[in-house]
Amino acid sequence: MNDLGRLEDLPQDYRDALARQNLVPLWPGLRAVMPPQVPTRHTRPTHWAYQALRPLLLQAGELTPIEKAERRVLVLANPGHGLEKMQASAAIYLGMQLLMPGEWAPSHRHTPNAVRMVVEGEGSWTTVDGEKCPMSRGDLILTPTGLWHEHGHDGDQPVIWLDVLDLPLAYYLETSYHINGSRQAQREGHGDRAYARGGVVPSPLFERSGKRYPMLRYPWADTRAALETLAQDRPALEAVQVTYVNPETGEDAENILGFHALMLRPGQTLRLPARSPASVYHLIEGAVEASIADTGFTLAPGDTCCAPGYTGVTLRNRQPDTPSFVFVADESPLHRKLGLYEDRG
Ligand code: 1HN
Repeated sequence: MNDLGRLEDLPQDYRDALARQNLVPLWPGLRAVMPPQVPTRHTRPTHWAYQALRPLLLQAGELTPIEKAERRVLVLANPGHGLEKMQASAAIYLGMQLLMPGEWAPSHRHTPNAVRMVVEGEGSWTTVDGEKCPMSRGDLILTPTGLWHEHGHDGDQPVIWLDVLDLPLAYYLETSYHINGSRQAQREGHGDRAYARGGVVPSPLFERSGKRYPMLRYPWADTRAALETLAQDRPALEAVQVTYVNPETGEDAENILGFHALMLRPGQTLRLPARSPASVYHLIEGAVEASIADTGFTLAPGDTCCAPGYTGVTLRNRQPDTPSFVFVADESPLHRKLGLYEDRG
């Protein structure tokens, strides 16, 4: 690799003349923006322990009323990007949100896509596009771009969930904004019931819904059962994994980020390939050791960690007799659509 000329090699009066015309020489900065073989990644392997963040989130419940927060969230920020950037990776935002009994997070809609993965508590719900979605541990609820959503809580204990958004990308593209609304009228029909059986979809009078987001809630009980059935049916299958999809088309559930669930068999060690997208691992059930590059994390239920792209990830189920279940979010729909997707094995 040849050395390129440096900025300091150029006479100061020439550099000043360039700057006055808003001009920059490419060669001194070329290697930084396009390094050989492997891109520069600010995303660092990072672990957020639920046990450590939970009391701080509950404290936010005492310090800041919901009216002063709209969404009471502690952001899981990757120090490699700078905490103030509120990014887990280039395209992924993560936050832990708290709703106390009786509270209501008012209706709004925005350009970034979001999903919620419920971590703790019963009795809350999110209304998305008029559909009331109950929230239980492990449920995945979509609030895709442009759809109205609001959260309420009829239970008697705090509810906490993980928010995953493509906010950093929407912000980078200068497309991130929101609109406030009023309480939604609830409509008939529940996507999780209409699409509860794989292989058949509703088609009244031979017409399919054609909706871009026919299913907004993916109950954990169904996803878990799908993983267990898959594991039983294919004892030799190494990666017992499912992807959250649009049941009408089989495409990714949302446009930019991908969502998956993984079952690690008792005692299993699973090596995930080094792929271009960054990824996030959230432990729903069990006990898992995650190895990312030269970093190791021990995940307890409710814990979340992230991995940069182009990096292999090894997950080991620490439980010898019972499976562990992991929710995975990644940037793969985005990379595939842009033609940037790579699997380096
Ligand atoms: C948002 O709308 C929610 O609706 C949660 O619960 C987190 C983070 C950034 C921007 C919008 C929500 C968010 C958010």
